[in-house]
Amino acid sequence: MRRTTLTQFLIERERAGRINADLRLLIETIARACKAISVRVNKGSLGGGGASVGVQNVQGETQKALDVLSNEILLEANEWGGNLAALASEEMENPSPIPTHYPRGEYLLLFDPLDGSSNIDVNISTGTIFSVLRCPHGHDGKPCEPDEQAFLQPGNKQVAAGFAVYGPTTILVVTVGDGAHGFTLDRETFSFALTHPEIRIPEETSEFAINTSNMRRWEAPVKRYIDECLAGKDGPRGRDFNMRWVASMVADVFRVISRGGIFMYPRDSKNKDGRLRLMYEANPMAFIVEQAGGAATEGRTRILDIQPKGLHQRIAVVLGSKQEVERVASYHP
Ligand code: AFP
Repeated sequence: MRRTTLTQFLIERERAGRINADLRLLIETIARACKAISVRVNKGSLGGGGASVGVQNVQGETQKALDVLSNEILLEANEWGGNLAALASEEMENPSPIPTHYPRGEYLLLFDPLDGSSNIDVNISTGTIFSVLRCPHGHDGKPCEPDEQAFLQPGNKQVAAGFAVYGPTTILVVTVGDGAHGFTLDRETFSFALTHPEIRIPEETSEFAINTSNMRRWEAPVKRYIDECLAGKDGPRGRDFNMRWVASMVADVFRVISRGGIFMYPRDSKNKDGRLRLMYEANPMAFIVEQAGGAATEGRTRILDIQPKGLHQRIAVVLGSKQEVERVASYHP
């Protein structure tokens, strides 16, 4: 069976006037970098990727060799294409402007190079998450200096977002604002083939994903929602629920967009602002989930409407099947 490749898919979007050639090339370059990361992740212990490099990143987490390598792969792949003004990574304290010897483009790229990297050693899925914004223009009509301030735009300004999951297969999910579409890496042709077009999240489901070891620290609305799920058939929901937690957001979100459910990393008494990063995790995933017919909130506010205050800002995340997310939001006073 002949399937649409990512390149064909993007060219069709360009012909339809939805994206320009620069954005098409940018997404193709990110996809190419994800292939390279997938190969390295696949080497497992043979590649030494799970080893700690003994350095803490800006998030205070110990970096693994594969975190560093994935970051370098994405930086090197993207800095010379001429379509970016600057890049920002979860692994780097400050944004990285495009070196002056390369042409500067109109886009800003943010990425979490290897999400779920604590799972490398135990052969569980990891992934890459990315978000694309336009570099704002100043009063003179020229693009602004691509400093941290330029990146601090709400998620509803994203022009593209996506994530790769390095699991039993490598899957890339992409949105340019007209639905969410999934591509599987064909290891024979080494191209991404469209296998999950027009992903739609079922509105109502019976599966939740949350790290229940934090239960004692949750706020009342989240506790109420989970208690009601746990009460099963005899409780107020009148049905049994199932629980899944991979501890790689990419894998959990791919499951949620594939068969429905809710994913939550709420704020709690330890992580008062939440644990996940607004710019590298919450915004791109919220964009994809909404494009797949789901919803994403931090509890009271739609994630995509939050005005970021910092590049590495953390945020509470509740996303997935619309009715379930709306229920959690309705429990918040
Ligand atoms: P790492 O990249 O440090 O492994 O963090 C992954 C993550 O940001 C996200 O992908 C998971 O959903 C979440 O953290 C897992 O958190 P817990 O350690 O609390 O399970």
